[in-house]
Amino acid sequence: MEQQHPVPGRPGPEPPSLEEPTEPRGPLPPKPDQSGPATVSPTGQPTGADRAVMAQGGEYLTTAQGHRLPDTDHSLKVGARGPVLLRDHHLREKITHFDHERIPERVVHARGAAAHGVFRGYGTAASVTRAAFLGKDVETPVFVRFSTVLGSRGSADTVRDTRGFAVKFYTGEGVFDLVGNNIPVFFIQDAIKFPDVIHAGKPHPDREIPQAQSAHDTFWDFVSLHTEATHHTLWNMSDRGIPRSYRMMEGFGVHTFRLVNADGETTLAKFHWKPRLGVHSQVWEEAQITSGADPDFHRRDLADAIEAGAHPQWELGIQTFPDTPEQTFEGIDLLDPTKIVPEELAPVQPIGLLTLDRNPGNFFAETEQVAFHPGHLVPGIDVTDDPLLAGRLFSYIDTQITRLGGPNFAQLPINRPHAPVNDMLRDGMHQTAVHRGTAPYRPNSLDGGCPFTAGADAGAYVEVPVEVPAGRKVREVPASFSDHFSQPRQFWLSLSPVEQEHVISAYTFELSRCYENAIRERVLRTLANIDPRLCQEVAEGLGLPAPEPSEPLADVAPSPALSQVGREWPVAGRVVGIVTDGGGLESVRAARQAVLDQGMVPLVVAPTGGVLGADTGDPVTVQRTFAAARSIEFDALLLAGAPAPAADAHGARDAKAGSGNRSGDAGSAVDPRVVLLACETYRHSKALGGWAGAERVWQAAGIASDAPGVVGGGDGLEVLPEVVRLLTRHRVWERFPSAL
Ligand code: HDE
Repeated sequence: MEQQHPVPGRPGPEPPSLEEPTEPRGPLPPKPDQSGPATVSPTGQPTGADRAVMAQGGEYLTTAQGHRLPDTDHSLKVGARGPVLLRDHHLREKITHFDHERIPERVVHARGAAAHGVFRGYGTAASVTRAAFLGKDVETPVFVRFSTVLGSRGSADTVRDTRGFAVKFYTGEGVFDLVGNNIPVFFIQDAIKFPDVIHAGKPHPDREIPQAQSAHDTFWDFVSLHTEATHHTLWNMSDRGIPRSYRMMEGFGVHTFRLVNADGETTLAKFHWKPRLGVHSQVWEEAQITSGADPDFHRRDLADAIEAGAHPQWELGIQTFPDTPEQTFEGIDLLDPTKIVPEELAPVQPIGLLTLDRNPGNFFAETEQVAFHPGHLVPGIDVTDDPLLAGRLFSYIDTQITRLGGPNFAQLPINRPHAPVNDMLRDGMHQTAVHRGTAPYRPNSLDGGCPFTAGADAGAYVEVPVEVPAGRKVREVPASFSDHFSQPRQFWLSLSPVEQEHVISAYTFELSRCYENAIRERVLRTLANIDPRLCQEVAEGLGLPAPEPSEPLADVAPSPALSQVGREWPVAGRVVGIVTDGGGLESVRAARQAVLDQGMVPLVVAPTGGVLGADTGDPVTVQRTFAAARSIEFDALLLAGAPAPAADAHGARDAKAGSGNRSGDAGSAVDPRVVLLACETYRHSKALGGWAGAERVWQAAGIASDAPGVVGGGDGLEVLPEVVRLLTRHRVWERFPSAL
């Protein structure tokens, strides 16, 4: 509908009948990172560019050239039913701009979500690096983008995949990008193979399926022929491939970096991000349901948590190793990105704290246009000769030129350093700076010789002069790079029995989706070299014989730090569903408050929306209806009674019959949607609490009331402490593997 603002001196249109504002509003206050390009034109006049950046903030709708518009809903025509005129500039400008709104999505990591935050250094890394932002209590603004790797921009969040964990630190010494993943190893040891692994993982080129999946022939064809991918693939098949939340993922720099201290001494180091909430995952069935029920699950979870003030936090830590000519540690080649160094051998030392506290204001301008690069380094952090890292140092700037349309992407607000920029890079597509001066070259006399170069003492980034081993030009890898199975075996042996079951199920699922038997058989041969039981059980699931190992099994000690099971974590930010039909509201109120008191998020689930107990003076707002609630959203479920099927609800008659049959008593039927909630919560090994007849729900769902993690009691306050205790361990592990 037409919406015009009254122009002084001209009668305004009829007031709109819907709820659009009828008066011009003042512009919203700009966010610090949305200040837009320079607002003074070469003629010295204000350009109004800030206004343009603020879009809806201005009073009147204009064209891109600043002409006020009387109408934006009707093309210029010859009479109301006549032809549209080509001379309608606004029509052409509006549609032309729209036609070009999309930029190419990232060739990998296309699907992502991001947040702003702050990093505070602990000062504990001073002996190994001179990086100023790691100094004690130094605060640095950051922008963090999490992503999946294989899927397109519109794919689901909870697919089985590696997750990107890219952090841009806007330090006083320039931008530092730590462009990592949630898995500490990579598929390949040399960047030259990156197009191969990605072509294999992406959808098949003929039918463009499957989307955002590794469960297909080309992926398994590649990783079974290319056994250095075995370690990363095993991590993907473990629970690490399906995180519960971005807030509950570890991050890894993957490569070994070289740190340099104030005296020029060097130390090799690996970066780790440790989430305050612990490392947790979904179970596979849950992840699959989530992909349909809420494809934006991780994106929503991150934004909701930040908006609610539950700011996600990670500690940055480093493992350090002496910078010896061999660049190995305890026999592990530090230049091989398919290897980890177990934390038991080199503990992760905390060096700072990351807090995400602000959601982006514009997805395109920030999350989509942010451009990371592992070569954005600050004094005190240098790279090693890891051949994978070398290729990355080339790739990231190159890809931005296509993706962001030219070489000036560093001028985009989200990419601008907070340190002063004084470069001699000029012109090019999308240049927004209006450079002064006549001599963008060095040496010059015309601009007084300015600008000058700095020495290390004035904060310059000086590459550390390390010895490089001399040798012949070859296309080879060191012998140590050919050990492809000892660390996968170590990872397997470090997992708890439940986690091992999940790995077996994941391989069985993925390989069942392949068409080629030869590929399955080849994967089984790689599994035989990891562990005979793993191989045997996957082979059984596929109905194939289990092959013998082709090389002796590695004699490796487990690394307990690799398992996600066995520790306790804070429950803050966890989501608890409270199911009620509106009866016993007192207990719902009390349970809700008790959940809040634990720093968790209660979501009240009821037959219909609105409020419960409107007449009580203390109404309870319903956040989810039975029709919209799905168990995937809740970390634990509380049942305040056993809601009966509504007589007029869709499917209620079937439900009555179904649950009545189970309980053998049609009079005690439970709403089928609540039965489904309970069933899934149970199957996914989450805590279940209940009171006021909730045992009828267990009964209808076929759940024994004395099963592990099923907590009954007189009211919510009685059951909640045990539910919270279970939540600190994330899942009721004892319920596996029988539940799945
Ligand atoms: Fe990337 N990677 N990558 N990668 N990568 C990109 O850069 C590349 C690798 C990672 O949220 C691209 O801007 C090569 C390892 C993240 O914007 C591209 C190789 C690790 C992100 C690229 C690797 C990563 C990217 C695509 C092998 C973990 C998303 C869009 C040599 C340490 C960043 C872009 C964001 C994105 C190339 C391997 C992490 C094409 C050639 C190893 C988190 O430049």
